[in-house]
Amino acid sequence: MSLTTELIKSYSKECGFDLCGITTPEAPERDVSRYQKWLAKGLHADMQYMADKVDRRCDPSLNLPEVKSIIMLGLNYYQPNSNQPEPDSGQVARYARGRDYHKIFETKIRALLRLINDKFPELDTRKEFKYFVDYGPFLERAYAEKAGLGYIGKNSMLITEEYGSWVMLAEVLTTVELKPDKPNQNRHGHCGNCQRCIIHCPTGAIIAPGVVDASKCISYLTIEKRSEIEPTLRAKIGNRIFGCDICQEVCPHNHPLQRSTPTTNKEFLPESGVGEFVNLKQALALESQEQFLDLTAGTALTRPKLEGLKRNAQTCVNNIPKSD
Ligand code: B12
Repeated sequence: MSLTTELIKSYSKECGFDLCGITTPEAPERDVSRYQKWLAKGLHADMQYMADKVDRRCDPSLNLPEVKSIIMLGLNYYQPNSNQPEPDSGQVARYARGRDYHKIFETKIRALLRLINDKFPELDTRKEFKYFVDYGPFLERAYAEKAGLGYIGKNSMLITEEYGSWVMLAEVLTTVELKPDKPNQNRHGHCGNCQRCIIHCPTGAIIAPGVVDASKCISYLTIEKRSEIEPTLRAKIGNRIFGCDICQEVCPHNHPLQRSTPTTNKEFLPESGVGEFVNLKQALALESQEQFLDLTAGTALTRPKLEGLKRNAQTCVNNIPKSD
């Protein structure tokens, strides 16, 4: 018996993945060229890591020589917002309310590799498999589309049939040759004339269908940007202390009755992390790294560091409507 696409899919379900698709290692040319144009226009803002290792991002064999197949994995993290926002608090994007998604994926991927190892002891999973969760130089959405998981919408999100765009992605590169899935054929066809994400983005960050200017995206401003946020953008951030879901919330493909299925993975839920809201006074009162980690350790909120989180909290405080 040899390791097949069908077996990988069945093992991935056993390990708790919601989506799994297989594809070949060649990067889709169209996406490589879009990525290069995006860089050339400086749309990556200060994310220098997006401009480093460009060759690796476009050629997985530089990450794993002899790579023959890419296993794309997805986890549904959808959760409805609470009806009553907590006063004097900042809202956290859904993907970051529970345990750090890197850790959620890593635990499950390691379980998947152990399972493969148990069933196929002749495979050296340490040499023949290599995984990345977001941090790898890899065009995740392009490969997810190529592996048939969904299509890329005007908000640049990978939109799936099963869960809309509320999925996080990760990938396992392998030297094992597996039968690839069919790429999503109806590429970019599903948005039709809809412009909702473009119109509703408070900062106008979606500058053309599928193209995000990171320097305006609230997600970038509150998570990745290390310096001060321009005054004109600050007011548009509202009460978002970490990340932003607006371009997904307004997307008809994410209609709550159709594709926004609440996740069954408890690790994504508020009780496993900081929750939907962070109290602004509490965030502003953080003084030491120790206090910061008491609040954020094990969650994605460590990313902006203490200074970034306090900067965001101050922005949210300044945006609280003044009552006369
Ligand atoms: C850098 C980055 C960001 C940056 C830049 C975002 C961007 N759009 O490029 C910032 C910090 C702003 C960001 C924000 C968010 N991110 Co982010 N991010 C990444 C990262 C690390 C790289 C993305 C990248 O390569 N960008 C370069 C551009 C050129 O590529 P792209 O975004 O994939 O865009 C494709 C389309 O735009 C398309 N395209 C280009 N031109 C055109 C034209 C048309 C007509 C169409 C339809 C498409 C199209 O081609 C591009 C290449 O395939 C990936 C992880 C990874 N390693 O891939 C996560 C990732 C894309 N992010 C993710 C998430 C969840 C988010 C947020 C929702 C987080 C939040 N709630 O705050 C927001 C969403 C904002 C948005 N609409 O993109 C998920 C997306 C999952 C999904 N279902 O799509 C990823 C895959 C992480 C993960 N492991 O799951 N992110």
